[in-house]
Amino acid sequence: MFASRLVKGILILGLMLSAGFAQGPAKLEGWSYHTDNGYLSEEWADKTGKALCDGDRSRKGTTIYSGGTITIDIDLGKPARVTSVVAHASRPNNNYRLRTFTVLAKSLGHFQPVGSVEGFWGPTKQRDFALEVKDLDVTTDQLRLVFDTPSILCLQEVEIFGAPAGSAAAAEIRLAPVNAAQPSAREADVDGDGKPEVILENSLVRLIFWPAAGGVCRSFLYKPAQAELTATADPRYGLLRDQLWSPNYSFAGRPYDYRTGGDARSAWVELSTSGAGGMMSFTRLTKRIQIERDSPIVRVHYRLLNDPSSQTEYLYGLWFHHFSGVAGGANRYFVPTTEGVREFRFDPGTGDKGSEVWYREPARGWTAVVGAKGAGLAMTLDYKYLNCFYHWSGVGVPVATHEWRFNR
Ligand SMILES: [Ca+2]
Ligand SMILES: [Ca+2]
Repeated sequence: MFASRLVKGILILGLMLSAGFAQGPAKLEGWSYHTDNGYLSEEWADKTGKALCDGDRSRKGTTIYSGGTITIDIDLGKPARVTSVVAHASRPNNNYRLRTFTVLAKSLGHFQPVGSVEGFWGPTKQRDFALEVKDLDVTTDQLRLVFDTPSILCLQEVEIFGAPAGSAAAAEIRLAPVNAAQPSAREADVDGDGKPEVILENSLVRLIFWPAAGGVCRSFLYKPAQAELTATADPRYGLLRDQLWSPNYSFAGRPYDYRTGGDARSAWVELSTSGAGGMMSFTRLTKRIQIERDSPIVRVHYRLLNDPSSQTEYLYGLWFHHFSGVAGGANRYFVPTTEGVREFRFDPGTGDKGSEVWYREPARGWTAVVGAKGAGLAMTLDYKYLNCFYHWSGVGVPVATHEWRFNR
């Protein structure tokens, strides 16, 4: 049997989205770091705690770490879009060996590898190395540098390049709402990057999808309250980001095909893509989003297809990922559990650094969020498939995630 599943969900109600970075990459300053690794000896210790970020790349300020794999955690102090990391290392002789230098970034509460380069292993004449992990595009406030070495490592300096992230540098969506009774689905380049977005709009709601970037809905305007119901500092996120928890996979980096349609009472957009690599190449995800005349209800139908040409039976665990809520104030999130309706709050404006919570015993197929001024979003979903709910919030995000997973 080939696994194929038709699932559906309904979004009821619905918005401000900002993303993008106006500034070019530059060397990031003002960060701090720490390590749990020891030093070769007192002589080679990091006496100031700033040896890796004091601007001195000479051997004079060398720190020699010991202990095998060396891990250095970097706190950027505030979110930044990181584009490259350079570690200035040296090998006084060929006994100093380094298999790889890997950069991890904390994203949504977890460290994920974002890039890696080879070090030095066999004999070399070269003694000084600028190990550059480049072409990164990750927004984070914390990095982890992992040096895979059998014993010791000589480091002089670390340089991090990127641009500060934040609403001040955000690209704005300049698109006036259309006050037509007739629902519509249309294309426009709302962020000026030359690639079309798709706009679904009626008299009450307006949703904007980015087919070129994972088919994510990065703007959901609820017109009666002039409320934007999603917000992120990272253009890869928003509402209706498509992921799998089993296997762990995201479609957010994939380009989506799309088509639009409708009639006198409705309008829809259908976005679809295939994954990349292995079984994912045979996996086709399609979501159809439909609105009706004079209704704030948005219906979303998902279809996940294992193409028969894969010749393989496969189990999928769908993962629905959203950043929901109204930016610029407190948001309250509600989840029905077997122990009653639970509430999760996030208010970054009051210094709330965020938290996370799992709800592993959901009792009904709905969940909701409401912002400080009363506008919000309620979502219903197929309870029979529901496995769990999850929220995450943290430094640098304006609203929390609003996630759920389906059983495999
Ligand atoms: Ca230095
Ligand atoms: Ca565009």
